[in-house]
Parts: sequence; structure tokens; C-alpha cells
Amino acid sequence: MKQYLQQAILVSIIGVVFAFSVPAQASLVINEIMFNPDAVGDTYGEWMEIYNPGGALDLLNYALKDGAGSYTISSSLVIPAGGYLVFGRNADPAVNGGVPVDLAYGTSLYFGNTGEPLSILAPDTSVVNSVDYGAAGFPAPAGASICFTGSGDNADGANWLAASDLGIAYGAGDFGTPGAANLTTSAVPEPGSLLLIGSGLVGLLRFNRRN
Ligand SMILES: [Ca+2]
Ligand SMILES: [Ca+2]
Ligand SMILES: [Ca+2]
Repeated sequence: MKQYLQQAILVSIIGVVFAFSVPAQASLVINEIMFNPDAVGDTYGEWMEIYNPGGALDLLNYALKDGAGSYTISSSLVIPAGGYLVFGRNADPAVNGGVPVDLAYGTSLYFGNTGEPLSILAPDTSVVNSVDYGAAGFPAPAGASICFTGSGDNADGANWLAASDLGIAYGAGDFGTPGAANLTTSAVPEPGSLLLIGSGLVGLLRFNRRN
């Protein structure tokens, strides 16, 4: 009996040591992409937003990759637990359309307006997350970002919405929520409900005239 107990304790200790020696797999989400700004030129106003559903993580030596190039983060940059970071062409809100950019990647990346495979790579070059927004089903707005709804797989275009349909503008007037949670339903009334309100008002006016 004592021997079994000793074995059980040993197995538990090995289990605990193993659990602590295997690094937790980072889980980062490509959450929002502005590939075709309108308020400013694309060479100033493109950006992408990353969401961290896990614990705080230092992105030193992580890389962002597009279809042709890549950008490696060369200094400490912590994304908080449950937080967002925005990577953009240009960090100056006076010229980038008013985007709060946490880190500028300059000319290293370019987001094609008809689609581009974007990835986040871990320091060991393993792919943490990948989205090809040129795939079938992805929205392709101008002057608005595309936003992951937060449910299902973000590689599936059916789980993305155009920010122009959600009605929240930033900075110089393009649509999107850089650095903040995405909306998943529209902030503006549907055209149908506007029509309903309109016809209700007309009805009320007629009613008032008759009385
Ligand atoms: Ca572009
Ligand atoms: Ca544009
Ligand atoms: Ca957002």
C-alpha cells in the first residue's frame, strides 16, 4: 500500500514538472484588418488589429507576414491579457487617418485590396494565426475595415463583417474600431426599420391633419 502511494506521488510530481516545462501555446487572433482606407491613402492608412484571448504576452521576436514580406518585432511589446494591439503603416495619427497605431511596420507589409494572406509567426516561426482575406466569403469594403465577429474560425470569411455595416467611424471618418473590441451587430438602424419609423411618422401627420 505504501509503495502504491509513493508511486502515485511520484507520478503526480512528474506530471506537475512536465506541465510547467512545456511552454503554453500562444493564442493570438487577427481580429480586424483595414486594407483599403479611403480617408487617407493606403500607404498611410492600412492597419491590422490583434486580439489576445490568453494571458499577457511579450511579442518580442514575433513576426507579422503578408503575401510577400514580413516584419519582425525587435523590441519588447506586451499585449495584455484580453487586450488589443494595432500594427499600421504609419504611427502618426495626423497622417494615418487617425488610427492609434501601437507599432508601425512601415513598408515591410502591404495589404492588397483584393486579398492577401496575413499571419502572425511565433519566434520559432510556427504560425500562431493566419487569415487569407481574399478567400471566398470575406467582405471587401472601401473606407472600412473588416472585423472578425469573435465566434467560429477567423479563417472563414463567413465570420467577418464590414465595419461600414456596423456604423462606427474613427479619426478622419473611415469605419472601424482600431484598438477596441469589434461590434458584432450594427450600431445604426436597419433601412427597413427606418422605413417603418418614416411611415409611422407620415401616418401620424395624416392623423393629426384629419383631426
Ligand atoms: Ca491596400
Ligand atoms: Ca484606398
Ligand atoms: Ca477592433
